[in-house]
Amino acid sequence: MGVEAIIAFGGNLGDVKNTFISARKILTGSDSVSLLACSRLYRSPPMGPADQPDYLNAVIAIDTSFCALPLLHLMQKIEAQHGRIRKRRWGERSLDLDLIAYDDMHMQSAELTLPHPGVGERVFVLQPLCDIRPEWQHPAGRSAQQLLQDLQASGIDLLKQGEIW
Ligand code: A4P
Ligand code: MG
Repeated sequence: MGVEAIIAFGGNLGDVKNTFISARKILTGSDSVSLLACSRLYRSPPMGPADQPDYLNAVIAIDTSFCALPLLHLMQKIEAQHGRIRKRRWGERSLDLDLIAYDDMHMQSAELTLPHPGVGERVFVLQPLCDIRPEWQHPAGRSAQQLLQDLQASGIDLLKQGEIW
């Protein structure tokens, strides 16, 4: 039907698991989106300011006929529907939806950078990504699995495997 896109879910305010379930339902309820795969739900300490609750994170793969920017706009609308307010950088939020990859598109603009720039350094993105797409290729030439192994080799602990949602 369309192309594969990978979306990361994050959040640390409110009933995050229910928020994720609701956001996934709205996203995949669109005629232009269907769910291909869904990772487990992982808990991790905050990256950034330490005076905020732990996060839940997950990753999904979708098939979509949206172009990349309209997909990002839909994701932002869904964030807003779930009470997303931007306070401080890397600060607390009820729902953060990041477009990790859109097919094998590379782009860099103020509004959208693909793949998402943080993916190689974030265990809370790579580990759920490896649940569903360990073979995913970063343009730097390494797979998701290899990037996760690189993080482990640099001393970063893996997250405790989470629940199905
Ligand atoms: N933008 C550019 N490229 C993209 C993309 N690929 N996907 C632009 C999504 N958005 C993209 O995002 C800022 C702008 O990035 C948007 O206007 C969009 O056009 P934002 O969501 O408003 O800002 P943000 O999320 O506060 O900033 P940032 O730097 O994106 O934060 P992150 O990287 O999302 O990190 N700790 C744990 N354990 N788990 C987490 O999930 N998340 C964050 C937020 C901090 N600490 C965390 C976690
Ligand atoms: Mg974000």
